[in-house]
Order: sequence, then structure tokens, then C-alpha cells
Amino acid sequence: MSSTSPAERTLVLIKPDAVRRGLIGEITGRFERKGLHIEAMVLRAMDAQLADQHYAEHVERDFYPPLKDFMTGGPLVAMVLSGDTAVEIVRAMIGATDGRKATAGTIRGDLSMSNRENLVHASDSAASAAREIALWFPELG
Ligand code: FUP
Repeated sequence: MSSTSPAERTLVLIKPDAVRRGLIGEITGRFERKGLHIEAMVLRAMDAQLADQHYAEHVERDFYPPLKDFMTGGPLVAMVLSGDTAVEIVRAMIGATDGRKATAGTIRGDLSMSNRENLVHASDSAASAAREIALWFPELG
């Protein structure tokens, strides 16, 4: 990939546990230092309807009710990051879902001990990114 490749967008949420723990700067700083571009960023809450839309693939799972309570339980930061292969890069930077198993050096591996309160969400494909950006930042369409 050359540096002239067109930028790709991804949707990142800095989850309520990270906001409560004062980790907005730590997490945002990692993305900035990597060289990703912040295209949009807002501190807001996720309501029940947005939770059901954002996590449409998980709404029937056993873990969804407590996940929904957690994600709607306090303010979070939503942002759109862009850069060459941004989806893959950000997924690598956040690490495995379970913070106890995530590799050291990743955000979850360094800062989370939980499979639910794992600090950050990032789109898992370009198609997911397009769907999630339309939900959170319809004005960017
Ligand atoms: P990820 O893509 O790593 O964010 O993980 P998933 O899309 O598989 O899961 C979304 C969120 O559901 C996770 F970030 C945390 C939550 N979750 C649980 O609470 N319990 C589980 O067993 C799996 C996921």
C-alpha cells in the first residue's frame, strides 16, 4: 500500500468505562500518534434504540442485556477515524474482545481486565464501518 491510497473510514466508540476511568486522552492519543485522522468526534450517550441498532447482530445473545445496560449507562465518545486501511489498523490496535486475553501493547491488553467493559469499539469491516457511521454520524453520509 502506498501513502497515496485513498483513506478508509472506521467508527470508534470510547465506551462508558473508559470515560469514567479518565482514559479518553490515553486512547485518543494512541490513535493520533499512529497517524490516523479524526474526522468527527462527539461526547454523547447511547440510548436504547441506538444500542439495538448498533448491536443488531447481538440483540438475541445472552450477553446483550448487560451489554446494553453498560453501553447506555453513561456518556461515551463516538468518533470517525480515517487513514489507509484504517479498519484493520484500528482493530489491531484495540486487541481481542476479552481484555484478559488481549495481547499486551493493545488498548484492551494494556488497560482492560474484562470481556464486557473493554474500553473501545471499532468497526470490524468496511461494510460495518459504513453502516455504523451512518448510524452515529448521518451528516457525514
Ligand atoms: P468486538 O468486535 O471485539 O468488540 O467484539 P464483539 O463484536 O464480538 O462483541 C461486542 C461487544 O459485546 C464486546 F465488545 C463486549 C460484548 N461482549 C460481552 O459482553 N460478552 C461476550 O461474551 C462477548 C461480547
